[in-house]
Amino acid sequence: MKTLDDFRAVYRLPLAELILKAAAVHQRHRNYADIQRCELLSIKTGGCPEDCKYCSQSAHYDTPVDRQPLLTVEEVREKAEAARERGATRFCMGAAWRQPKDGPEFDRVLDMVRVVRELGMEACVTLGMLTDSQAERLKDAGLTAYNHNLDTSRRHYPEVITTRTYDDRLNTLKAVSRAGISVCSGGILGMGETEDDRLMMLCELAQLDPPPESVPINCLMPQTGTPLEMAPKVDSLEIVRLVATARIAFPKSRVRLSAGRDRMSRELQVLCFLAGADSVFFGEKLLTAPNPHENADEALFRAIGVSPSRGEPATAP
Ligand code: SAM
Ligand code: DTB
Ligand code: SF4
Repeated sequence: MKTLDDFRAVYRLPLAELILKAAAVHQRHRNYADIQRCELLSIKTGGCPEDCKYCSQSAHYDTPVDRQPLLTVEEVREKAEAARERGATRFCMGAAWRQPKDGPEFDRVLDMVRVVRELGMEACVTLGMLTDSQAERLKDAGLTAYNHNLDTSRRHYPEVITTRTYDDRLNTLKAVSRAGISVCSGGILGMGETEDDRLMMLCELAQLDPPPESVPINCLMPQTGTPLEMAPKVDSLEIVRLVATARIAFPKSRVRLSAGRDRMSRELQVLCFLAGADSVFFGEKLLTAPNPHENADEALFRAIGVSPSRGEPATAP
């Protein structure tokens, strides 16, 4: 699948056919019993110079989020250990930066990556734009993946963010790949985009070489004080269709059902797993916004018969 027409043709299949097709791809390339748990931690919160209209951490909007300077390595170690206890296999750290500045703070982030790797988890960070040398240093520290979302289509992008361009975004993804780090890149549904915008975003991701190792599909979590605070909820079956299309386009990637699960029913999430989602953010908090309670997620995974923490079929409940 490379062209927009390819994506439209798949996305518009009758729903049952689309899901069955995605499920067949999933069964061939992935493992239904393996739903990855990732935990998120905001290592530097708020006061971001970018103007992303969805974000509670942008300094351009008056939001209830408190600013917090870069955490210490010890604080991160504690959170990462707790995440590992809960069965997380990937620990993702986010900083509200336009781009990291070389110096003591970047060095501290490198130490955070080392700590997470020492704990035996995959380490992912999302720090904004990167230079080649920063990407190389992250790689040397053992970083597994770098998250940097395209967020939406090229044409819709300026409606959402004006302080950096789509090409800035793509250039960072290229620097990440050049350094030999896996790319984690996806987007957000529910920011006033059209069906074609969503498909164009997947189509852009499909042009990357190599394709992203993981594709997060976020649903907008409307944040008080941001321009998108009143945006309507995304239609459930449109989420399922996009997840299925992503699975078919990226047979070997993790498709991560990301932000917005707190407003999804169990049944909708199960449909997304059936359609090829094989990763979630676990734990009660994303970066600043809430996520389903871990007990509810445990119960959901038990009910569907997978033990995501170990990537094996669950023993009898
Ligand atoms: N500052 C870095 C950057 O933007 O690349 C990293 C942190 S940023 C919060 C990471 C991603 O979270 C964004 O690209 C966006 O896709 C997602 N995100 C942020 N706020 C969101 C919201 N309110 N709802 C859904 N997804 C959101
Ligand atoms: C991604 O695609 N989603 C995560 C992660 N990558 C960094 C972030 C979701 C953020 C949700 C809003 C918040 O917590 O502030
Ligand atoms: Fe800053 Fe990232 Fe939020 Fe944009 S999404 S305002 S870059 S923290």
